[in-house]
Amino acid sequence: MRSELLQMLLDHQGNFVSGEAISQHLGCSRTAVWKHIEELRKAGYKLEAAPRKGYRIIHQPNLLTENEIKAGLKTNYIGKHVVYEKSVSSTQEIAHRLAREKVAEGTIVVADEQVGGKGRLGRAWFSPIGTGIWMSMILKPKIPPQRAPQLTLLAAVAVIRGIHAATGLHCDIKWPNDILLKGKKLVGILTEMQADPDQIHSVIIGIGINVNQKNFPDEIKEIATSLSLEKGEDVNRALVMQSIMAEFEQLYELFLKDGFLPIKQMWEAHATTIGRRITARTVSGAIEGFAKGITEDGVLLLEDDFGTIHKIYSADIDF
Ligand code: BT5
Repeated sequence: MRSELLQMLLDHQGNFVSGEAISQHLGCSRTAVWKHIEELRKAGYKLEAAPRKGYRIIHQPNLLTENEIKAGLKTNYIGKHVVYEKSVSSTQEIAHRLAREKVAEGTIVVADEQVGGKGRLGRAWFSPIGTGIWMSMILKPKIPPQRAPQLTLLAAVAVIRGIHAATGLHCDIKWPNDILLKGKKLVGILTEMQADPDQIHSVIIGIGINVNQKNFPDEIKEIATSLSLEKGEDVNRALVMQSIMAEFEQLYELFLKDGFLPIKQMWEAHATTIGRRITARTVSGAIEGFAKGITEDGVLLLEDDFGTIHKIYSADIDF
């Protein structure tokens, strides 16, 4: 109910909404409305209450709790169930547990801080409190397990489009899972799954987005950036998240209906990796060559100087 109240106040963009209108809309008493208003105040909202006029929002804190995410969310199932935690080790771990407990498809786990945020191959993902979007999405696609990596690419397209819709900023994709803003890493995506050899139980897509950081630790300060560093002002995290979820749901529906091809084309339009000379550092060594494109499965095709085409399933890319 609190997210509906919030949505109503936000929809009025700083104008007053009468207590009567709110109580009718929510189907609760005026006293209950007042209690919800007090709860919003405790959460950091500045609300003005005026006799005969009602209530209006003066200041919205940059929160990512269930209320903020649901108020204004335009999806059918992605993000309809939100599990918010203030501080966790990794949202991936919680999502894995929930997936085993058979929660609904589209459930999102989001945290204000991760103290054990994970990248690929056991690397750490820096996730300081209150600054970024650290989220994991639970999907249950009826596709063979070998197609799961396509969802990483789909997520990258959804994030790029969502960020553009919410902020106007244009980002690029670096195969397979990085999103760059002016050449620096803005977003990391980690796809994991629970599956038998021939059947997926769930795919967990972890997305980490630097939103309002003003600085980074020494190890990554040369390679990382945030939305606010680029915009020169703080960015509302809930709006970015809602926008990404809406894009994701549309693309995911398209993917389930028409397959990977339309997603692949969108991905290619945003990819900086393709058509360039790159070095792919894989677990079995580095290969230099020309990035020709990706296959239907999202595998990178790299042509070395002898004309041999290598299929790269997982690697770090240097330009
Ligand atoms: C990734 O791994 O880029 C995937 C990151 C996924 C993070 C999300 S957050 C929500 C969910 N819960 C989790 O625990 N994880 C997911 P990889 O390609 O391996 O990149 C890791 C490397 O990126 C590190 O070794 C650093 O060099 C760099 N890095 C770490 N934190 C960063 C940050 N906040 N911004 C930019 N670069 C970062």
